Amino acid sequence: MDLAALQRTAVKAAFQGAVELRNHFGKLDTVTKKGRIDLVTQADLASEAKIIAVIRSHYPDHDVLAEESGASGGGNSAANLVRWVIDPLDGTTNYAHGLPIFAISIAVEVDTEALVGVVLNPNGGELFSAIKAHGALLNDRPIRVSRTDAVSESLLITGFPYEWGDQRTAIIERFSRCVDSARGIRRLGAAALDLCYVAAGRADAYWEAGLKPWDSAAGALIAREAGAMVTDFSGREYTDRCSELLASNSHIHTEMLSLLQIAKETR
Ligand code: LIP
Repeated sequence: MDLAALQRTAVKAAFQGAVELRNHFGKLDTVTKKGRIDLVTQADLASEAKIIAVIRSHYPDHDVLAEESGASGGGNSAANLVRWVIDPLDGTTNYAHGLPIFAISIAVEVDTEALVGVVLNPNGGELFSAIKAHGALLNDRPIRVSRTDAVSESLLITGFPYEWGDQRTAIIERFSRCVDSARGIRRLGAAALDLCYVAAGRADAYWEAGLKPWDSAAGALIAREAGAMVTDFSGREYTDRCSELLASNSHIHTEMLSLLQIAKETR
């Protein structure tokens, strides 16, 4: 499998999607609700269409899982199944409100394991990328996680799901414990960028429950390739099928797990 060729196509697709995001930014005339606060805009749809068109032109038989159009098979054989996992606009709420914190996230999974990840921030053009076992890059320069070794000296990032369901008590309890323990907490609203900021050492850990595969698949690989530990809240290895994600610089991971562990009776 030529992973470098897959990455080149992912980068080309991301830049094509970014053209749509820049063209529509601040000019939306319709914002549609997928849920109570879960939005979709014509920018999401236009970006996704461009991204998928680039992928299909190079790899017509690969599978695709995209946030807005769902799963579409390319018919490739069960063996060596290749799937592109796409968030055409991560940070849709920010985007719809004119807050320039959003990104395009594209991962390529082979037999369910992410081997290529690309996250492009169209504002300023920061391109985060990784190929499994080849490290993580920001605009072609290697990046590594931070060396902070205490939560009390850490800048943390978190996010909240669109639907809290029966998780409200646990989400608030985790946030409360971390705000009492950390140097600072940010809620930026784009999981792919949150993961890349841990990878680049700009934040020391990021946690969130309720993410979808397209939010995290690329960013989790980029973070791991930069030296991050990425697990669920129990310390089990994270995959994009997990409902909980903790990514840290590894030095504070154990301390973070103790802050995020909620006894079942208090959930
Ligand atoms: C968003 C994530 C964010 C999370 C939001 C939402 P979207 O993805 O990037 O971290 O807190 O609830 O899931 O919907 O903008 O692609």
